[in-house]
Amino acid sequence: MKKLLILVLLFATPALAQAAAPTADVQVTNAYIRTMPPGRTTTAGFLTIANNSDQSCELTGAMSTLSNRLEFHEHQHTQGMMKMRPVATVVVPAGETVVFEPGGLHIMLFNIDTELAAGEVTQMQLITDQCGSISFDAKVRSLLAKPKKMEGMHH
Ligand SMILES: [Cu+2]
Repeated sequence: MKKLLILVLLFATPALAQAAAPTADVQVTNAYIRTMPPGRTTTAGFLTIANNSDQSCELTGAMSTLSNRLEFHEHQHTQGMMKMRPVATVVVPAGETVVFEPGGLHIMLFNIDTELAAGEVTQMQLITDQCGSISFDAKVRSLLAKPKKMEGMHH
């Protein structure tokens, strides 16, 4: 009889342990940063963020162990010129996906004092107003990597 009671207690508790992580519904994929030309200390990061929750998430900042100053930027065509301008926050509406990509939204990382080698992986974090902070791994990709079509071309 005593044994049975213990079993009942064991099976009764698991539901309590299932508190969902606050950011489980917000996912970052395809995150990468670029290597820097020699002598430079600034680079750009790109990623895809999908908000599968039912509330809007506003990205208010980013963090990286490589950099003490990160900014959201976007590219704009102004009178035939490509310009970057900082944006304070980036909103990812409920159920939507926002892509940070070359020529568009990106994360600038300033004051990097280490060399970045292609293939390395670095930890980054996005800070949001109400969706918690989202940690992800960003892969270092070569700035000089050529598009696939260019490979195999010879002079
Ligand atoms: Cu920029």
